[in-house]
Amino acid sequence: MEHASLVDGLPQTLRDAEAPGFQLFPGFAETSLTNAIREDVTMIARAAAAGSDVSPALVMPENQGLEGRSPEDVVSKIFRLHRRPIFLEFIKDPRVVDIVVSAIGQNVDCFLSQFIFKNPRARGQPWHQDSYYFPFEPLRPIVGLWLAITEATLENGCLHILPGSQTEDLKKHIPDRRVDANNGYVEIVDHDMSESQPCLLQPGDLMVFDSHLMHKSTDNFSDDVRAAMVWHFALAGTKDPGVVRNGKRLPSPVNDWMPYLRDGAVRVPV
Ligand SMILES: O=C(O)CCC(=O)C(=O)O
Repeated sequence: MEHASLVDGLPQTLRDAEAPGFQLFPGFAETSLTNAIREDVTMIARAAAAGSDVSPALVMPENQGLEGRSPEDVVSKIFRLHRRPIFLEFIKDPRVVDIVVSAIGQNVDCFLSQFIFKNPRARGQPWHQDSYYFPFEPLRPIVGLWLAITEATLENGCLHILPGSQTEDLKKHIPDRRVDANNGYVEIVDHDMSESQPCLLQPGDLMVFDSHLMHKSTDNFSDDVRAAMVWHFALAGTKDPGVVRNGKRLPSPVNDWMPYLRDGAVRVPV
């Protein structure tokens, strides 16, 4: 299908050596959408805390022993959201299609979605490349769309990126050394990050980044939540080996492979 670009300045691919490996789209989403996303995940957090089955959504608590008045105050992330109506509405937006076609191609699956609460005093995620978490066949292309739901500042734990690092190989990652780090957090420790840049964002701003781009986020030292919604996309037909638990190979508990684009057109399950 011939695809006319709806988004200004879209790179041919985020992976080009000339490209920085990321692109910011300021004011991409309306407040009505970011509010609706936040309402939906708050409802899921409360339902899960009340003992309801919220599957396929997967609610992960913070490891820092946070206290709060409401269930969502102690949640770290909620995974497996992308089949829910409000999240589908976002990825069906022709501008999102445009971005994903540009980054991946015309045949694409959505395999991961997560709402990151980053409550006050929650830990950030150390320097990493998303591809560390995606040992797929093929390994690339993979793109992440990070939508700011609240403002992201130096104080509340915004993202920091290393422009150009998408051209580098996958680096060695070691487990996050902090005792109260969240499960699964890993870090790159032997790389020069001195050229890193903070991403100071407003609600509704969208960051798009290649899965080899090195990035981190810092801890939330503010009194308010710093929330974001993230989707990841890969080529249709990508093979996911899953995870090994107690010697058994199992499907990833967080990935949920859903058909998204076929020949450039949205083909999500109804
Ligand atoms: O939003 C954050 O605090 C970290 C997000 C991140 O590093 C990621 O989605 O890979």
